[in-house]
Amino acid sequence: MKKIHVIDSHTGGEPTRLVMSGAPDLGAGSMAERLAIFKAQHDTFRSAVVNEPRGNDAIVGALLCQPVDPTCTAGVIFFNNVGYLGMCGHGTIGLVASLAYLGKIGTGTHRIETPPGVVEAHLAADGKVTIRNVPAYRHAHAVSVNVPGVGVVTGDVAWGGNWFFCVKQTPEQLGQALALSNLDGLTDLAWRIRKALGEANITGANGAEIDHIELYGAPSADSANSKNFVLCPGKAYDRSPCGTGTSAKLACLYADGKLGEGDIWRQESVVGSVFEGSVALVDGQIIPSITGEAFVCAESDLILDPRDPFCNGIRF
Ligand code: PYC
Repeated sequence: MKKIHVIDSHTGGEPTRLVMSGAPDLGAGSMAERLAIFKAQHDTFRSAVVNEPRGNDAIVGALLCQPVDPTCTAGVIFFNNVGYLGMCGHGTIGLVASLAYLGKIGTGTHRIETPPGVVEAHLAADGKVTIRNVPAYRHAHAVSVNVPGVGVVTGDVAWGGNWFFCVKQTPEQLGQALALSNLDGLTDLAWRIRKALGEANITGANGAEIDHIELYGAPSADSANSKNFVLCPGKAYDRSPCGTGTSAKLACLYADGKLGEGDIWRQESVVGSVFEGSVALVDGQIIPSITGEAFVCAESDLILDPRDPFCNGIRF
């Protein structure tokens, strides 16, 4: 029997499962190097932690690692039901809330190593966490793709720590209500767009797959600027407004001259949670900051029994 100690939290409704112990040894390299070892040699561990029967499609796993740089508080590798993420905004907020819950960190600014680079997370006295993300940018502007059963869809290809297609038309203009009661319709629309992008060979930089689709419409909350629906790589929708997705959106708004440095953008999710975002320009790069809050909801041991036919999770 193997035990994996985890802390579960949610950030604006989106779950994060932080692995504290019981993980395979990934060596002492950078987070990108450890991620490569994780992918190549321990993918069953990923599936065991986040997939059914212990997890579900929405859970993002966060493997806590010893950082390489001693000025960093922690290193982390994020994973999901089908693979691995670059950065994860809601997951970083969940990581910080979980470490605070354990009494391992206090308020203030913490540097965290992730595969695409170091991010900073500020834990405020009220429990809110602000992440200063990796640089975000718009890679391609107003790209059109013919989506079977939908028509021509236009959007921006943008990086916010993962690759996003930020759709220009509202879901309503594409025949779907942007509402929690219409998750099936939104998921079908976003999945068709993702498949059409792949078939048309529309990618991020260096041929990277665009594996997150982001739809936007009018907010329900008066205080928000926009409401989104984000479809993640494994076809689960993000319950939070998506930290990396909001970062990608901010980069597009900045590029369009619709958001200035320091202006606040309030992004609502399809479940009604809100992240606050802004950008700063540093050495010509757009650095997004995202503020949100996470709550710890469980601390437990996962048990891996080698006799269990689904010990490594139900794998896709
Ligand atoms: O918050 O960056 C995020 C995220 C990515 C996938 C799910 N959440």
